[in-house]
Amino acid sequence: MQTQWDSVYAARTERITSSAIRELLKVTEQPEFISFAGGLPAPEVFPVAEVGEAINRILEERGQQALQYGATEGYLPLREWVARYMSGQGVPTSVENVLITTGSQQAIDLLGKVLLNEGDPVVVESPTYLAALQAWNIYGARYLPVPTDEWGMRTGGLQQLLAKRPKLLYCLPNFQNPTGATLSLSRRRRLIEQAADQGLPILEDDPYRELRFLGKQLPRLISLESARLEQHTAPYQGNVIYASTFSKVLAPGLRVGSIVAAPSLINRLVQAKQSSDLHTPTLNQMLVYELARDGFLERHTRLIIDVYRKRRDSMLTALAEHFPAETRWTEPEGGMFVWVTLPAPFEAARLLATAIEEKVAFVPGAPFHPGGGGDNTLRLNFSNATAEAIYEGIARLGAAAHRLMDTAVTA
Ligand code: N5F
Repeated sequence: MQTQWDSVYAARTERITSSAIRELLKVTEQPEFISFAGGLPAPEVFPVAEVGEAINRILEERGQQALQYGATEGYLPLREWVARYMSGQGVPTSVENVLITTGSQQAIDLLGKVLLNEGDPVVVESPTYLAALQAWNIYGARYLPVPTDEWGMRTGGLQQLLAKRPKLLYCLPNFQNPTGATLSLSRRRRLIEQAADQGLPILEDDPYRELRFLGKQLPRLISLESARLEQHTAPYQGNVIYASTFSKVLAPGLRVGSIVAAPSLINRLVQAKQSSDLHTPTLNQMLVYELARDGFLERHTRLIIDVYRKRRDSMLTALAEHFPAETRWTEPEGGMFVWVTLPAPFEAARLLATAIEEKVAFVPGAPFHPGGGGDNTLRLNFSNATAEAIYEGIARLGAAAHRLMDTAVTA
């Protein structure tokens, strides 16, 4: 007898949905497509030669260790590097504070695994990173959405939500996915104060921080938390959990990220990670360490910034020239995304259908909204196509938007 697969799945799989981004990636892999859909870094700037040299060095010097199982916590020199880096950034960090993860996506998933009971409330920005919602839906999270604007999460209404005793607050302070917005300094301070009052854990998910093209870096939430605690010696003991990744400054295919958090939480996360994947691939961690330790990563980030700044500018120019006047969009100071709002009631999902005929793709904004809504919004990625292709793609998309709106007026 053949297994009836639909009848054997666990009940929790009913809450697993496919990521809108991952589904779109399948369509946009066709060569003539101009895709603004995935948050994919520019492959032209992947340091292929440097990676090759570093791998050879590692295999020569420590080949047997590189191919062996490793500690769940991560490769010690890389954890030490992260601890030194964060200490230099005003967060007294020791190795007990650091867990190496398989991308920051795993950080999000592990936190759901160890913190969330069925029905637990989680404060999230609206809109927010949809794959975090996808991860936490499995654990039965209930969302308390906070509206956002061009300065990020609107902290004014936060007090009321905190009265509902959330288990976790999720925040993307820099060049947010999907809006590109950066949380202002005054809101960062207010957020830390309010959360501290009730010992609420904050997940600061910060993959895009280093990709700043304009303006000044703002302090991390975890740095503000350290300052609030007046903690001058490691290990860091605060409520902020800081997730970072090498995906955007090095290469996402390596799947190496990190969590910095209080040691007791790190211990719990280590146990949860053991049953997920034992550890992040040893060779990849060694490789990241090799490229980070001698300053290459810093130089390489400057190159990425130059490339992305041009692409962002090309997108903003093309939007101004080709999109209907009633449309609004964000002007991010860094990162990879521009967020577009069509005049209601025009729906991004309908625009996508036309866009795909024109061989252009983007992610409609609705799935980023945990409480529903956002049908007239869309996310545009500007890192994965050349400045010329971006201009061409936005021109095509603008023409499709004009057509959508004109048809609606004459219908
Ligand atoms: O560190 P990694 O590569 O696991 O990145 C996960 C991640 C975590 N947090 C935020 C806010 C992110 O934006 C990401 C990566 N996001 C990309 C995106 O387009 O939203 C990933 C899409 C790539 C894919 O699904 O293949």
